[in-house]
Amino acid sequence: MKDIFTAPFVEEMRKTTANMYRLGWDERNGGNISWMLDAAEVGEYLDLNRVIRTIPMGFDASAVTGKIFIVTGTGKYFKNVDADPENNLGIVRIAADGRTAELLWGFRDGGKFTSEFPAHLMSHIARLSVDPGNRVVMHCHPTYTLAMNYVHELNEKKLTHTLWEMCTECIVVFPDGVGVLPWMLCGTNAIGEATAEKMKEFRLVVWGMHGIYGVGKTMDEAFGLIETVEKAAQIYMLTAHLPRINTIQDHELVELAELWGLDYRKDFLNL
Ligand code: 2HA
Ligand code: ZN
Repeated sequence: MKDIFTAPFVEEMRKTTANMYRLGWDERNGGNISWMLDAAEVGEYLDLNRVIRTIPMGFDASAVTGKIFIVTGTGKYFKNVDADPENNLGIVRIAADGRTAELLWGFRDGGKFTSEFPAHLMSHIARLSVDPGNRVVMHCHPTYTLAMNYVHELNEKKLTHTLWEMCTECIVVFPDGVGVLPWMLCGTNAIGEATAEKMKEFRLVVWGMHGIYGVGKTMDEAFGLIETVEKAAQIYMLTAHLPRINTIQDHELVELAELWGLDYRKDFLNL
């Protein structure tokens, strides 16, 4: 059996959480990541027949029964993952009943997965139904994206349009736009269900005045989506109070989309 601490998926979780912490997106226990792993690969590092303990989930995830996830822990700080991954992360398998998680590694101090696990698993299920290659769900509180929530309408068309205008590459990175939920109580099945519904249409979902969700086939893809929105939101917040002299025009966004052959949200433009 190989050493779990050398597993690429553990290393990537350590690097990504540290990176997000340094960017200021995950203060205190803010943010969470879940990543669906390949069982054969996990089996090189862990005895898949050895369940440390079972943890009730309180919702039905039978669509991903038997799937294995590495996930950040509830109440744990991204700041601390790199130094102590076994305490701050866990590897869980969804049990046959679809309502219990089997702990295979981690959460060493008796902890459990993030309070947003319903939103994560429901989002995984929703994304897998439209993109079988999806593996990662990432949530964080990026500063400028959050700031923008207070001064910009929380409307999918208007928010996406403004973000597209802020950097030339935005429409190329997220032609499918950004879904938006109003402020909702977090950590609940209700916000999980609402997020998952949006995930059938979007890879990015803003939780009004809370943060953002990004998904992807890889950690880079999920991170890159959020990073691009955050960059655009930063440009917006640096310029929103100043007279706008120039802007990227809608016909220019169309040129970009056509050059890249993108399937983009034409209805989010004002043509
Ligand atoms: O887990 O970010 O949304 C901390 C959070 C909750
Ligand atoms: Zn949050």
